[in-house]
This record gives sequence, C-alpha cells and structure tokens, in this order.
Amino acid sequence: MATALKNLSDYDPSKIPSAENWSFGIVVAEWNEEITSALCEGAVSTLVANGAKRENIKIHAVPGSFELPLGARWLADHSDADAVICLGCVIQGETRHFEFICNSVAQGLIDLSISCSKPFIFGVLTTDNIDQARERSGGKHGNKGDEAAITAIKMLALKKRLV
Ligand code: DLZ
Repeated sequence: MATALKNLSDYDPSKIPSAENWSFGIVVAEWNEEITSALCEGAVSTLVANGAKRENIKIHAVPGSFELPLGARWLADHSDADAVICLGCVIQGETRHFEFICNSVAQGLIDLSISCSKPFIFGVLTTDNIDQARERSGGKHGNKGDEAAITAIKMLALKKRLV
C-alpha cells in the first residue's frame, strides 16, 4: 500500500511552509461521524501547529461525503478561504453506493480545483471497514486529516511560487 511507504503524517515540520497568512475552509461529512470528527481535529490541529490562525479556519458540515463538492463550492464562493479541505469516510458495503460516492467526490473535487484554481483537498477515507478507518484517523496509519492539512499548505506554497 502506498501509504505504508510514504505517509504524510510522518512529515518533517521544519520543511512545511508557514500557514499564518492563509485562510482555510474545512467541509466535513456527518456520515461516520466518529471518524470524520477525528479527521477534522487532526486537520485543525495540524493547520494551527503550522501557523494558521484558528479564526482563519472555517468549518462547515454536510450530511454525507456525496455532498462534499457542493458544500466546498459554496464555502469557496462565500468565504475568503484560500484552500478547502474536504473530509469524509466512505465504508465499503454490500451496495454500489461506495463506488458512486467515492468516484463522484473525487471527480467533483478535482473539477473544482481546476475550475477555481484553488486547492480542494480530498481528505476522504475509502475503506473496507470501520477498523481500517480508525487506523487512518488517529491510529497506526496516522491521521488523514493531518495529511490533508499538510497537502493544503504545500499546494498554497506552490501556488505562491508559481502563480
Ligand atoms: C448513503 C451513504 C452510504 C450508504 N454510505 C456512506 C458512507 O459510508 N459515507 C458517507 O460519507 N456517506 C454515505 N452515504 C451518504 C451519501 O454520502 C449522501 O449523503 C446520500 O446519498 C444523500 O445524497
């Protein structure tokens, strides 16, 4: 598995640019709330640990992961967020909901990133079961919320260099 070799939760803090001048939006899905609230805590604490001001982080909830792209679009359109971090947890079940939701969210967020020229970060766990989700929301595989926050900061730093 890729994250076994390169887990962004193991980042070197001295190599992460300061986030103090940026504003962030976080959109978090209510489905699998135990997991998504842990992702959100990870994202907020990582942003703050890297210089973001707590008042510059706006958090909004959507019902499920499927609603993340539209919630993110509204947040981007009606706030000063430089980047939007989208957090959810989709657990594989017996139905094809899993593929529909995961594919839609991934496509929706990349479309937003390109059309808005702004990072919309895919912080959605897509796991076979709840234990795998727990391992990736503060367990032995780190916290995908931390990784999403670091990715947002790195992309904003890249944008500052290039755009
Ligand atoms: C319907 C549904 C199912 C079956 N599973 C999940 C899930 O594991 N994770 C998640 O975030 N949301 C799930 N949902 C809800 C959908 O994302 C969406 O909220 C509904 O289909 C309504 O559009």
